[in-house]
Amino acid sequence: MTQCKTSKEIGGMGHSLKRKEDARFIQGKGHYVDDIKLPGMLYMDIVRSPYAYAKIKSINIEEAMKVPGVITVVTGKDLEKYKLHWMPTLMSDTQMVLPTDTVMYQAQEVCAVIATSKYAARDGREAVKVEYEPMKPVMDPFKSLDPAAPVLRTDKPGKKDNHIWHWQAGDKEKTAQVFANADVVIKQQMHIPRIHVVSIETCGCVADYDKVNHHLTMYMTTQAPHAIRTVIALVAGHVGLSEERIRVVSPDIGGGFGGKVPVYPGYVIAIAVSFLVGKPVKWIEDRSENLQADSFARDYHITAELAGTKEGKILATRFKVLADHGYTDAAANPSKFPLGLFSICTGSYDYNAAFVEADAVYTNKPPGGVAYRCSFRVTEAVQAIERLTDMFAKKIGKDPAELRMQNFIKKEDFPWHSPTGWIYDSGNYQAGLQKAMDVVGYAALRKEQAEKQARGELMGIGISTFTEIVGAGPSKDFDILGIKMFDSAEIRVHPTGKAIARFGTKSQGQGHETTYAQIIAEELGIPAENIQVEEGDTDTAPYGLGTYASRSTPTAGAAAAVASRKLRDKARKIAAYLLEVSENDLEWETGKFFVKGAPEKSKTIQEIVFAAYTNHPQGMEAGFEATHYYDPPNLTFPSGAYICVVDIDKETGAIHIRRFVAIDDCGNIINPMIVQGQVHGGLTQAVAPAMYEELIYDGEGNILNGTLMDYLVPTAVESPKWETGHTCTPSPHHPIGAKGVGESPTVGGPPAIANAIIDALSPFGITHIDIPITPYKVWKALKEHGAYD
Ligand code: MCN
Ligand code: CUM
Repeated sequence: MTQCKTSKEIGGMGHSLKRKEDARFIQGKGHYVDDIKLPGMLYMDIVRSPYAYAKIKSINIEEAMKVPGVITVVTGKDLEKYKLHWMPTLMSDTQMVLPTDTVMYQAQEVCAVIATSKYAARDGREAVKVEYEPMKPVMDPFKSLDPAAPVLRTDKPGKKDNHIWHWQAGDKEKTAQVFANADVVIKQQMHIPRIHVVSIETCGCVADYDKVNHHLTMYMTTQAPHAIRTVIALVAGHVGLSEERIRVVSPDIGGGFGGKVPVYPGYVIAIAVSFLVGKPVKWIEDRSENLQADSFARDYHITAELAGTKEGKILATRFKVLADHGYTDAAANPSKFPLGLFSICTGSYDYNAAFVEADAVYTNKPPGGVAYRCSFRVTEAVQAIERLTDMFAKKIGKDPAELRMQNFIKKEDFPWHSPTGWIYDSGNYQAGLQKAMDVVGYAALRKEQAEKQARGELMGIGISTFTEIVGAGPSKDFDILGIKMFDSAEIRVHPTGKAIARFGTKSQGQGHETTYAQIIAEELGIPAENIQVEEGDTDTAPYGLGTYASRSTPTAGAAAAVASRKLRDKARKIAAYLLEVSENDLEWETGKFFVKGAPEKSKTIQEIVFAAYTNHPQGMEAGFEATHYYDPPNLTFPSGAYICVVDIDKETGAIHIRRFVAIDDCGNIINPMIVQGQVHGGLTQAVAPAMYEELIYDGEGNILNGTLMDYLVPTAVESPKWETGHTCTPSPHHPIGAKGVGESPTVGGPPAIANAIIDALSPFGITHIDIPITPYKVWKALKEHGAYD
């Protein structure tokens, strides 16, 4: 990052401004969905299935209705009368709102109890008696396509198997040829297990239908308010809820991480009940419901292959994915990319043969997919290629850093066309890895490792040099349910030079109120402090697709810059009028226009804005506001070089992360402190899947770790001290040269940790362990490889 162009008072790009939003968060003044209390509000609780796959024989609500405070119980049959028992998913599949006959996974919604207090609703829930006829569930995705497996989606006429879709990219024949002739071929089966975001705030909503005005206000935990409004209109338009009658408000959000992108049945049930009863209805999940039923992440089974030369040149890669989607495809991906952006799996390396194919299947597990800071499946991709790269280096006996340096796409070769069809905008991978090696002291660590290994001690060094792909996206390729994935900014500057700016995105903790203000401050010279940023209210914000896949900076951030520049063009006209010179005679310096050669003749942005309301040129439109819908020409390709150092206790398998150096490249940085915070958080969410987290089901479909007693979330205690740094390769097509960063650490982190652990275990011939790599798995692998003989 070069020097800041603006003063600290202006607070433009590059300043580590303290987060504006934190003033309310640290004082307990955040305003979350569960803080909303409306007159006459009812509470909803949901009866959930104990079985993974069962016919519902009967639902007896008699006892529940006797519970004081219980108003009604809503079943799938009730919703069916209004054709509200099914809804579309974001991937054009269908999902039950409430079942009419069959439940498809454990913890699925069965019916909803509505009461005057949340306690009454919970008591009512306990009193509902449901009779089930359990069936044998399909839990193993590999068996899902067996001819003997029951066809799960009997609701789909003519469906004869559990296959959802097939997708592929790259050149199959060419890749096969390179593999056939290669010196070295690495092949590894990998499972990237199901995990869950576990945001601090669970999901919830208050649906408030006003019967008199036929208007729904939906307060909810969503990362994408506008898209949700459109989906509600599509689901409920036929009962009169057309889009102009719907207002979605997303208040403060206590962590989203992707888990707040999907439309959950609970939201729709609450809307239906409010619509029918005419009162506001609140639904807030509890912790276990959140973990057991909400959108999962990952769950990819990958056959990963790499072909190379004896000298260490990567020639080709091939990936075959089996994606376990649960009972419906409710992933949140761009429509044309059911595999998300997984095909970035060719990595940061220069070769031109790759083939990627994937099949998705139904099982009796909760739906979802994508969530957990993943950039649309890039975490899975990076895990696969970075593990392969390390295995290749080991196989031919080359240092993994040296092998990477040898294979990197060179900085002069950008824009670079990947064999699966992406155009990487820019990068300098050598610089990133070199910096990480210098910071960590790579050579000295390798020496130490050799000495330790000679003494029988286990120490490992793991590298991950990843390429991210964020900022969906160019609208020619990217849409969700047909809605193009642009994003927007609207800036209004008031007469006294202070502004309000609204966006189609929605922060869940990323600090947008601060960073968007900084972008506008940079462009207009209005102090960031004087720029109020608002998101999340569809009645006021311009239409946008929301915050996920680290797209806010690449899309809405760009929109903020372009809208500011529109305002600057207007400012120039006004300044020329005020200074009685031609526009061409003016020069811009942050915060003011001055006359070329006569810098004492100038007008500040505040003077110009005031004139826009009080003394603007004849014929010019009054006011000072601009809107921009930004459609990016390409995605941005942030990158990073991470190095992890671990020590492993041979007797117990206990893993200690001694060092973790993360050098990120997200182009020009808006707020270094916020980026560092994003990297710290993301790295902690990289340790999580690498070493702790996995949702586990038994053969009957029971979740074995459905509470935080058993599902291990790392805390500050398990988090190492992160050592962060940057290289800066600005995006050539982004108006301020920025790339997204929010997910880079989660995407790049897990393989660095896995590679370090495997590196430590490699003297015993261990070449791979699936994440999460637990002490037990380490101990078991060591035992199997004779370490204790
Ligand atoms: N930023 C910057 N300079 C850059 C790039 C980004 O200063 N060159 C700043 C941005 O201005 C923004 C933050 O870093 O304040 C993240 O920006 P960006 O990378 O554009 O990502 P988004 O704002 O779109 O956030 C989404 C991303 C995703 S997809 C997940 S998942 C995730 C993440 O952000 N969820 C989070 N970080 C999270 N952080 C918190 N606290 N809570 C979540 O739920
Ligand atoms: Cu995939 S988690 Mo984020 O994209 O909201």
